[in-house]
Amino acid sequence: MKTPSAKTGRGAGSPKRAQTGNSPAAGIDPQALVRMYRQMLRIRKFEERCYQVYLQRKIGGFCHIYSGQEAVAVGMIDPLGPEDYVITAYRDHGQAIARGMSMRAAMAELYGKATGCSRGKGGSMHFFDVPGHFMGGHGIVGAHIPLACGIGWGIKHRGKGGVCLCFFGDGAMNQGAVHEGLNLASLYKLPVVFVCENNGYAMGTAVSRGAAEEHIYLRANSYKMPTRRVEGNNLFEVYEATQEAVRRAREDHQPAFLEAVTYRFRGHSMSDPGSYRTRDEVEAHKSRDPIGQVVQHLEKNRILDAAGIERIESEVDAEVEDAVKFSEDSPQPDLDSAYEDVYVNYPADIRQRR
Ligand SMILES: Cc1ncc(C[n+]2csc(CCOP(=O)(O)OP(=O)(O)O)c2C)c(N)n1
Ligand SMILES: [Mg+2]
Repeated sequence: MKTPSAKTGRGAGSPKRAQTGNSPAAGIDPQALVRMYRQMLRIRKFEERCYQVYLQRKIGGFCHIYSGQEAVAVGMIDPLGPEDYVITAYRDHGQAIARGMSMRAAMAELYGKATGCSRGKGGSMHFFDVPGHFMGGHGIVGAHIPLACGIGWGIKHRGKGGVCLCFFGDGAMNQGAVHEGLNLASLYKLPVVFVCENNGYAMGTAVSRGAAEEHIYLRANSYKMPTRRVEGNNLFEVYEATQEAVRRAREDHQPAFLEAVTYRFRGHSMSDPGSYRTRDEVEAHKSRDPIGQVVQHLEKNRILDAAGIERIESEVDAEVEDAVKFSEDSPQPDLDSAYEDVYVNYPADIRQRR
């Protein structure tokens, strides 16, 4: 069988027009690029601080660090508008921040404080922001894909426009619920863009050991939706592919499937010794750091000089420290709040949220 390029491929359902993914700036103006650089850096520095406070035992429980995958979250969420929705799995800090969640609300949730985005009761895997249309944070692999279809159905039914961006991992692609969701989205023409973040591993299992077809986007072709594989560490390529998919979903109510090839710099979770990959492999991927690539572009094109880069870095450092202090100073949730937010108070809550 002829296999597509490992770098970029298009599926059978894709339009045949010329690729623009190689354009270095993908139509991103300098101001937007600086904004996206800052977002990627905010995610990286937030995550690396999470890693530290976890080791200091200030936070606990499950915690999955997103470092290395920032170009996917930022390049895909930046083109969205406030009417659009985002839903993801448990490695959710980066997408929540890219969608506009404050670092304070995110960090306080990790600390289990009442000021957290889920009032301290969700933790790392269950970030949520209803006004920001960030619909979680879900711990069961693949289980939120049918939820994304429900959101897509709601968008279509209300007729006010919008799309749902649904992130999941390469491991999720082996779950039945994902395939049921893809099938229904295509049959019902739901405005959902499915994004498989292929970071090479599902816990310690390499994609090649868990999937008969390693080119994940090819598996989505059978659902007759446009599919495409992108270099997930290249912000420009990610952004350009997303714009195209989101436009189609918005205008034609057409789902799409994007596979973003990326790599996580840290272990699967905080308790992962990482013995299934070599130091050389990790270092090779770090040399293609998505943030480093953007910095290079900014400097080469004289959008920011070294001083500009440094200024943004120190602003982000200050924001992270502020979030830690805010979280440490915040109160614990009331014991009674354990009984709240369990069921939606229908119809009052639903009406309010509309
Ligand atoms: C249905 C189900 N089976 C198993 C698990 C345990 N589990 C948690 S994460 C994970 C790996 C998923 O990997 P992937 O989808 O590639 O996402 P990544 O962690 O790489 O972001 C597994 C098997 C689970 N949470 N849910
Ligand atoms: Mg994975």
